[in-house]
Amino acid sequence: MQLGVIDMALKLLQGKTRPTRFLSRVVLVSVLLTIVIPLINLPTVSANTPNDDYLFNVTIADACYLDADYDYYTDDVLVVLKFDLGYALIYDFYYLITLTLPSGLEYSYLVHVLAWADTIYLYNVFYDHATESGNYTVYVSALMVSPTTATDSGIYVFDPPGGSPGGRPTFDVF
Ligand SMILES: [Ca+2]
Repeated sequence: MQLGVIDMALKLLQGKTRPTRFLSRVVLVSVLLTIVIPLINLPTVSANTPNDDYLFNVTIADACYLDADYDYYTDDVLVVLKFDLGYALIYDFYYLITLTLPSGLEYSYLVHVLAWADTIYLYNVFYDHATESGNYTVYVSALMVSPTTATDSGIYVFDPPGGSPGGRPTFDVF
């Protein structure tokens, strides 16, 4: 399943499919804020689903490094998030995704999502972020605001083989 998810993400990045047309029927995503936060203690994983009709589970399906912007540096990070949402007509939620470099430098992005599906995958690309060697940590904290309130979070650690000098870090979701 994870290989399939990564394969699809790579095809989307390579322009072999039409992600905008496809995904616009499923999710509406906007990156609201780009912030760089110094060291923050990572909270433990928690979940709160007050009603069984409204699931809200976030899973970091996979995270890996790649050259997503074709600048010949393998310095980009792809994080695949899976959201299980239950059976409501529409879901409105936010998530804060944080990539922590081996040095402790953190990049956090707040994303607002409107979803019309029971399960969605969102592909988060951190362009030019993997500039150090060592373990990278991805942490996501999500808050659903409609049709009910719920929270969930997840954490994932991976280790690119090395770092590459890159350009200015940027972020995108599709
Ligand atoms: Ca690159």
